[in-house]
Amino acid sequence: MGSPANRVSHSSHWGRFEAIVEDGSVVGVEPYSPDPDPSPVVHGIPDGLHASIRVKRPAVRESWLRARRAGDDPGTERRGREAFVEVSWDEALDLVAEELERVRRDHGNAAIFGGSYGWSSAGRFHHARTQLHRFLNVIGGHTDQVGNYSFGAAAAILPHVVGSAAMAAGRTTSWDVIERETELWVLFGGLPLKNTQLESGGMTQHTARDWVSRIVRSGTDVVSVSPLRDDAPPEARAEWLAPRPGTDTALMLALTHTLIDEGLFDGVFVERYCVGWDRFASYLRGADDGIPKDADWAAAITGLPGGTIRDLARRMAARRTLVSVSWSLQRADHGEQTYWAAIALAAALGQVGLPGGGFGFAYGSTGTTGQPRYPFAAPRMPVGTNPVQTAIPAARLTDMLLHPGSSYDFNGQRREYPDIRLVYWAGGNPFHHHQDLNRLIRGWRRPETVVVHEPWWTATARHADIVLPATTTLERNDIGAASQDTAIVAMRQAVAPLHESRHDSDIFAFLADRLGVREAFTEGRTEMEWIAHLYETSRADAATQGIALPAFDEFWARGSVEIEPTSFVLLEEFRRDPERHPLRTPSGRIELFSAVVDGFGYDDCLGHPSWMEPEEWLGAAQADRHPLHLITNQPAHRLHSQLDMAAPARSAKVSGREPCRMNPEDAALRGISDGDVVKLSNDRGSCLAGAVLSTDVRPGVVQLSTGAWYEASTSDDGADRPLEVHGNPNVLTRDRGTSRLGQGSSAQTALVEVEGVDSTTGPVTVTSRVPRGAS
Ligand SMILES: Nc1nc2c(c(=O)[nH]1)N[C@H]1C(S)=C(S)[C@@H](COP(=O)(O)OP(=O)(O)OC[C@H]3O[C@@H](n4cnc5c(=O)[nH]c(N)nc54)[C@H](O)[C@@H]3O)O[C@H]1N2
Ligand SMILES: Nc1nc2c(c(=O)[nH]1)N[C@H]1C(S)=C(S)[C@@H](COP(=O)(O)OP(=O)(O)OC[C@H]3O[C@@H](n4cnc5c(=O)[nH]c(N)nc54)[C@H](O)[C@@H]3O)O[C@H]1N2
Ligand SMILES: [Mo]
Repeated sequence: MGSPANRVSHSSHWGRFEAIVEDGSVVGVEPYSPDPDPSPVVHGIPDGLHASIRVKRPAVRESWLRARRAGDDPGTERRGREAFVEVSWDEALDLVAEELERVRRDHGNAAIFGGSYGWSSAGRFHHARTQLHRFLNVIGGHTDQVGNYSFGAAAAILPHVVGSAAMAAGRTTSWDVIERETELWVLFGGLPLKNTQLESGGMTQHTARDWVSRIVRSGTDVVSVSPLRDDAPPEARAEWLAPRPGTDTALMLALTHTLIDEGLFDGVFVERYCVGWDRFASYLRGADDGIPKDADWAAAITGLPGGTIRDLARRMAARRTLVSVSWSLQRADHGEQTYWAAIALAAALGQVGLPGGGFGFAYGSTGTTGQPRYPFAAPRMPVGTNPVQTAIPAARLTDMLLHPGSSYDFNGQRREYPDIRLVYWAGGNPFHHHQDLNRLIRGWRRPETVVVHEPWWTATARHADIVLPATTTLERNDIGAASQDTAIVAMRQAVAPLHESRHDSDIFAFLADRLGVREAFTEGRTEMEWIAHLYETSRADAATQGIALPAFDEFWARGSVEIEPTSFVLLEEFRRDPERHPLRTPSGRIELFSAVVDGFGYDDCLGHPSWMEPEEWLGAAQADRHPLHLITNQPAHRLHSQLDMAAPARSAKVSGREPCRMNPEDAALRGISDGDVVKLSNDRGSCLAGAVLSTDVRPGVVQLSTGAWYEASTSDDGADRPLEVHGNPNVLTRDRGTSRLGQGSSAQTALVEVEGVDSTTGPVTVTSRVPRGAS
């Protein structure tokens, strides 16, 4: 007889929920009942917890272990293709501790790469990447990553233009203001509600769909500029403009040119609040290159009619208009320009700082954009300080691995890549997130040792030397919080750790013990003491803002504490009084020409917003051979690679592979039918996927979302560019920085060809079969 079901309240990046526990198993979840639009992906959590693909015991790659025991060749080039040997926790921890000691002693802490980019899980105490950073900082530091894959280019350019990167990270006009004031909303990159399922750290209520409905009901017209019609939800009743991918900057410049040409720009605003307008306007008129950046010029680049562009500019000038840009637009070659050009367009319209006007970023890129930020610091695990100064821009991972000692540019600095001997990853999946995976695999062969903590046998775990089994969030207590959510949530443990898994925090405590720094790492606190400490730190900060939160015990017993939302207008104070509230730019104003950026002398990021052809786009010479633009957007049915083994992601697969959407015209030209297995390829690699035909996709574009677990065809074993059989698009994407300024990921800049394939290489096994030697 089983015991009766027990409900345990918990949270996740997908939202708050209750786990239904029976006999030590989680048999289902129920989303938080007040949530109006919960993510369907939460229902995959029990599958993930109990998946056969869990890492069950510590495991070491065969040749690496033999090298350690008998001095043989560690065969680092065989990573990802070799069997594992399971070992005891004691042996595994000894191996990791000894290896850290050796590398520190022989090469210095900079030789340890602990950047470990990745979303981990929602809890703020057990956040794996944070725990790793804290641990490595305690033992003398490590080479870290700065910026992120999400908005790396924006984070670099915005401080030069508007004095703050926070405007890319959700600091933006709130939904209620848009509902009241915005008459026309032009969405570059759409407003895909699929992306609003998520917030790093968790979210209590999914309100974006509701807000979009309310905004449209209030009379706001919506124009969605995107290669995919369904980037605007039906609720938006949007007009769809589908320029060629990667050409939005040309469109924005032409809209601004039209405003100037027709006397519709706000000369008073650009004089009072901006610097560099004249310089920028003369570029638009063609003073530098003889080419006016007018609507006809942009028509030839974007594929949109010139009349449509002029008409849109006039409509924008006639009404309270919000120009918004998703993060995706800046994950492209010269991605900085899309944000800078959007700000320039909004400046020309003269509505920056007015309610419902101006610009805004990341609506539809994450679940809480449009919700106000709470006025105190969210609970956050302190990481200490990293004494090592060799951090790389997040997306320059492979460059660093392949080219130790070589120099590179980044935001006005000349830096040098460190020589990495040991890679340590916890809470991220570079074999999901990095571009040009065949190139990453070449770089990944260079370090002497790769250590990974993972709950599941992801491709990154399979490409490690030492794999340590981590618990998942339901196996521990934690605190859920995102700085723009409306609650802090108690995440209660639902089941005991499965198999031999351990919490990341405990693994690091054991290692710290072996390295003689346990006390510095744990500060003598247990799990619950840390959770209480993080909560109480936020509570004290809230009190200084006049906000009274209940004491920890009461919070934990109640399960959450709610925070009152307030409304927000971006740059309102600056508009009201630019002398008293200057921007943190050199001029204190919006910089449409930046002397600082100009002074860097970069040919791929000039002193003002400008159109530079992307290396790959539908107008490139290379489009002869690879005539389709590949959009690798975020998956609707998953968070990145997480829960790819669970039912929501599995049910979205087509013929067992990741769905690849394309326009029926492009499919017909290639003899492809709905449901066919197709092969996407370019000079960097190739992968299989399952075709889905849809007129929601602009002709000339194919969409293959990110996150299918990487699986190379075994018949290509050892090949330089093995066929990827599951549909991981990062074997096709380009691994180049957005520019020397931002060095962000430029994943959206990629051309491919697609063909039907007759026979396939057999079923995908990476999400169901553990590697050889693992149990
Ligand atoms: N082509 C292309 N590539 C992209 C993008 C794109 O648009 N196009 N987008 C980029 C962006 S914006 C991002 S943010 C990245 C995302 O890339 P990642 O953040 O690396 O992707 P995730 O799949 O979330 O990886 C998190 C990993 O942590 C593991 N994990 C979860 N909880 C725990 C835990 O408690 N302990 C440990 N040890 N591990 C845990 C999960 O199993 C998973 O493997 O991808 C980037 N890559
Ligand atoms: N369900 C789900 N939601 C997520 C995530 C997830 O993995 N799953 N990941 C989260 C993370 S880490 C991030 S960073 C955000 C990312 O947020 P975004 O970067 O905004 O998301 P994407 O889905 O990559 O892109 C949004 C849309 O931009 C369009 N687009 C691409 N290229 C162009 C272009 O050149 N021009 C125009 N006009 N449009 C273009 C694509 O059609 C795409 O659907 O999403 C977050 N939300
Ligand atoms: Mo991201």
